[in-house]
Amino acid sequence: PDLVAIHPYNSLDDLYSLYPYSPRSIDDLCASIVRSHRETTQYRLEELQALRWKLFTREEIQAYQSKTADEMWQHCSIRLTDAVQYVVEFAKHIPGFRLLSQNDQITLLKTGSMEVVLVRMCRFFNTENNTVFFDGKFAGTEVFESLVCGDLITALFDFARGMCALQLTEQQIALFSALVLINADRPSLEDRGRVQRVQRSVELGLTHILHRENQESLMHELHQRMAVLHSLCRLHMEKLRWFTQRHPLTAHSLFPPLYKELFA
Ligand code: MHQ
Repeated sequence: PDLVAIHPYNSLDDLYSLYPYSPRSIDDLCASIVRSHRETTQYRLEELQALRWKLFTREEIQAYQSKTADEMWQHCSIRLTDAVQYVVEFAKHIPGFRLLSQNDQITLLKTGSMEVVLVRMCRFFNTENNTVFFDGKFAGTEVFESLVCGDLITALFDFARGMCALQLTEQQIALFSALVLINADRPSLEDRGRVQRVQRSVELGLTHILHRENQESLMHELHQRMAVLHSLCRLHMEKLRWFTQRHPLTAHSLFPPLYKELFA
């Protein structure tokens, strides 16, 4: 597809002309982010809704539980990497992202892509029975037993449940995801000022849609979740390090290259 045609912002000047921004351009900014989100979420909400009572059978659950830690870690790392790849696509279409230096783009993706995957997890979560969409069906925490990191799994499920409770719209999820990614406070950015300006434009966008829907109070809520996301990703890294020490072979030969690059 022709990126320039999809993308209304071709230069930083275009983007910065948002200051002082006209409602029209802030709407365009939001529309671009929402479109990018929609095109990279793998499943539409209606599709997930239709699948929400497809649960694993007892036999299928037992099959997951009798996998070795190696096998299950490898399996999940592949699923997670797949999800990360969609987030990378999402990022590329956030107005301003592609105008950052390659190094800064990579820094933001390294620190933020997993966080966005976890934000997205709430779309794939059924609060009625505490299950998450995984491998084509909905899975409870017991499905992940053989990973032997119950505390991480519980924390991820708790976070998803909490995000669901906010009842965000797709638009709000899209703008929040962009804000999680475009974070000028990430360590070792080359051009923090530039990231900051893109961040401000996304912040404006989010504020704008929250204001329009009379939900400004959500902003505070969302800022708190960003801190939780941070600690969840730290926990994921810790578990990964622990796993890598015990199973160096799996970690080195069986994890997807992108997973290793991002997290190892
Ligand atoms: C995404 C789609 C998606 C894909 C994969 C520590 C470790 C190795 C694994 C889903 C954690 C286990 C993940 C696969 C488990 C909690 C992981 C494994 C939204 C998120 C979602 C649904 C992931 C959610 C978390 C899952 C189930 O767009």
